[in-house]
Amino acid sequence: MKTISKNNTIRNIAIIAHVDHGKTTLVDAMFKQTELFRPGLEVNERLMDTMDLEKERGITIAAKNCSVQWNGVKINILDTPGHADFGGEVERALSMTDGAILLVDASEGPLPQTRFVLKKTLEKGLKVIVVINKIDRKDARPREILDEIYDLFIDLDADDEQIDFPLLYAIGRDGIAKRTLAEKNGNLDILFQTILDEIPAPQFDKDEPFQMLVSDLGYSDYIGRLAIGKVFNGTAQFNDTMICINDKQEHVPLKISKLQIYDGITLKEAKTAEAGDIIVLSGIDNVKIGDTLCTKEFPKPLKRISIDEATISMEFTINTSPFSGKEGKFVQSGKIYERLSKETLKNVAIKVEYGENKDSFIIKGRGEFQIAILIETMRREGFEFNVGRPKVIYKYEKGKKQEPVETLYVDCQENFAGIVTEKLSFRKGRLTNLINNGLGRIRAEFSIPSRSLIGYRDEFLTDTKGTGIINTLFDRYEDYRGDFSSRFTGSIVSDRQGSAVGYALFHLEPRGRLFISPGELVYEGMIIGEHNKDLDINVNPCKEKKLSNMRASGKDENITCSPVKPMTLEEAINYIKDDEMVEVTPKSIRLHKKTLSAQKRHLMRSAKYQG
Ligand SMILES: Nc1nc2c(ncn2[C@@H]2O[C@H](COP(=O)(O)OP(=O)(O)OP(=O)(O)O)[C@@H](O)[C@H]2O)c(=O)[nH]1
Ligand SMILES: [Mg+2]
Repeated sequence: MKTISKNNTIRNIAIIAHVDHGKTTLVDAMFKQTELFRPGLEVNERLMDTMDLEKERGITIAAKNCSVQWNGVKINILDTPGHADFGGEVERALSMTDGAILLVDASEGPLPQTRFVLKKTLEKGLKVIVVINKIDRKDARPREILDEIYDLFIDLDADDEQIDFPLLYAIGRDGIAKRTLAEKNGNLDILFQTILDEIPAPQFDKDEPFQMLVSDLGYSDYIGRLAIGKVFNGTAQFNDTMICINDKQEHVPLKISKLQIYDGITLKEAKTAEAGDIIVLSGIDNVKIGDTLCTKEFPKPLKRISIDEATISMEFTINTSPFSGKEGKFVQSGKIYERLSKETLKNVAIKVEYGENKDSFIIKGRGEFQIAILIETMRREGFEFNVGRPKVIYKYEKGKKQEPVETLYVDCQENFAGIVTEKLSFRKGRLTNLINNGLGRIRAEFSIPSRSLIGYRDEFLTDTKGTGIINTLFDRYEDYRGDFSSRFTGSIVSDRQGSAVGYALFHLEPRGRLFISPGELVYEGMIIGEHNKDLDINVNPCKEKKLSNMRASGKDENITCSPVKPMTLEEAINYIKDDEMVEVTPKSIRLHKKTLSAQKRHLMRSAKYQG
């Protein structure tokens, strides 16, 4: 028999929204206004964005937990990322919570990721508090936005109770929340009170023994692997009778060495785990996200976390350039595989498989940005490797090729609509909706294959002179829409190893756009520029000017090479073609042909034409 009880001293909530709608900033403000905060204590901006890459880019990449105390209740808060590529993080976070705060920017309104995260929350049957945020913006239009939010709830088939959501208006940055726009209010009390009143306290069955779902994994240099999750039932007595039920339904015995709970942004050691709380256990090595930790006597698995499938894959190989091992610490395939496998433990949306040989691995994920972040993290850790062009993952149904298709939302000035539509239809996009509000900007929706979007973002920004906004949302798999050519230019490829010379580069400039400057080291097969024509050319960038004793025309050639803007990692992986790779090291990003030898490439091409 079930005896449902509630733990009224705890609330678990996730903060969800589209990218940049102010989640992490709101968490800062919540910290400053709770019992844990000591006046005079400095709170950094976006406190929860602790990773270096998060700080540099001003975005949240991984979901993170923290807790605040308000009126004697502990509120566990999960700050989630708003970027679509990190959607897997949101799904994990929701598995620990009993409700969510949906932030919507008062000017931008609900955007694609708002839809994605709300859909996930409603599907789980979680309670949602809607907060229209940034009402201080000059272009705020909270009333219209509210209508758009209602439309979104209806569109997502929310039930009556869900549509009757509690609504607040906020200026997260100033720590202000209120029930009506007119209200004069100076703090977040109303938000805390609404959380306590509206988000159900975690429920548990009094008669069930300890059960915890592993929703996240962490790592500490001192105590090793950490398993993070919500206690669904029971309070734990940590002894060696605990087990972990894995994806194969095996019962693996464990010994827990430490139990911690969230206390602000830090962890605090605790003696017992209360039902409903989010806890962190250590001393467990072989545990995966989705596993259940429970007692040996009552082994009952909880429902595993289901995650949307990966749509993009990328090949990682060992660094094959002659400069391999010069700039990084880890270059061996074993080390690279070990690191990639470690990532899959923490990040459920990422998968790793062996590629065509033991030095090649296929990484599957939600989007190329997600994989680019992994590459950037690894190069900072000292890894060196090659990565190939991102590819979409095809499926076959009854022998027919199926491809992932996305909804693309475009917002741009009216006068750029022509070029944008033309380029997208060339890339097999179909216009499905167009709104022209007569104010000079249009909003358009396209249904477009995911592969068409790889590398498109930069082109779009150029076409709209940096003023356009695009957002995408995975839609479904559909019949393959046919081929199109992605790049109409070839590569300028170095035919030898050496140091690039200004004289040679200067004379190559008319052939296309160069990526390197005088003095840079090059090797055979390295791509040093983009050729104007649709074919590759092999050149000698190390060629010196022939010295002669005679001055031919009385004056020397005055050589000034055009400045070169180095490619960022994302630009590089979006730029390369299928037979090209990006060499990534802690210090450099170089492009090269997959086959470095010009002669071998020539033979391969001849063989292709002959047969
Ligand atoms: N005008 C205004 N700007 C705000 C407010 N709250 C946050 N911002 C700004 O919005 C930007 C994004 O804030 P974040 O808190 O990083 O947004 P986020 O939702 O956590 O972003 P992701 O985690 O990357 O999805 C920052 O530049 C903030 O300063 C607000 O209340 N008003
Ligand atoms: Mg954030």
